[in-house]
Amino acid sequence: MSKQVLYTHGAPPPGRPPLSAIIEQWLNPHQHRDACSTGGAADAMRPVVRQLLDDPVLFQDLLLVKRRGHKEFPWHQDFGFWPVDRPDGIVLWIPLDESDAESGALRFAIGSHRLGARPVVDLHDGQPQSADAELGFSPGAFPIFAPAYRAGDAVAFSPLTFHSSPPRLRDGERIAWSCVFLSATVRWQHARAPNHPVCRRTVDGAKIQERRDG
Ligand SMILES: O=C(O)CCC(=O)C(=O)O
Repeated sequence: MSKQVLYTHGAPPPGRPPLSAIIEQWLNPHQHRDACSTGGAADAMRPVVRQLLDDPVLFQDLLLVKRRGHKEFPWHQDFGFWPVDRPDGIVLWIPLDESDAESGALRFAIGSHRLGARPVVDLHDGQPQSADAELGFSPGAFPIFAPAYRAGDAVAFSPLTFHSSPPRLRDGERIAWSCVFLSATVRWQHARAPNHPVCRRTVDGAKIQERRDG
């Protein structure tokens, strides 16, 4: 399980709780070789993604478990957390359980991708990770899309779309699987998020490639 929010350029500020204060997250289960691998699920989504993106490359996937007591997962764009040069891709979010506002379903600020890349957020407080940065986003300025999902529904969105999930008000848990496909023309750009684990095993400036070595 991931221990902490990704602080893209430095150590967590003092006193930050673990990531499990807002969600339980597992990074890249598609890279497992055993029965719990999500690699087959990612492959099954590829034809769908090809309708939206030429030549998709699987960049990463996440299992996301939200329980009662987890705080709001604040509004953010995903692109700022990634060490890549362009936001050319598609994020899929797929709840494995029925999910609505009371159970912590993902919601979106429609049209917010048009803001372009905004500063990366500290997921514990929704503020920019860099103290002198201005987020330049307010959810009140956009129509909000907050669907009630059936188990297995999929929603696709831009890496620049601001999204969040409210606290879970019900007992039990909401499990979701999320995967990110990027265009094969995207390149690693480590300086954008040097603390992302993928920087330790990729060549800065090279075209992104998939990796399935467990
Ligand atoms: O699944 C959730 O509640 C939030 C996940 C999310 O926004 C993300 O992984 O970027």
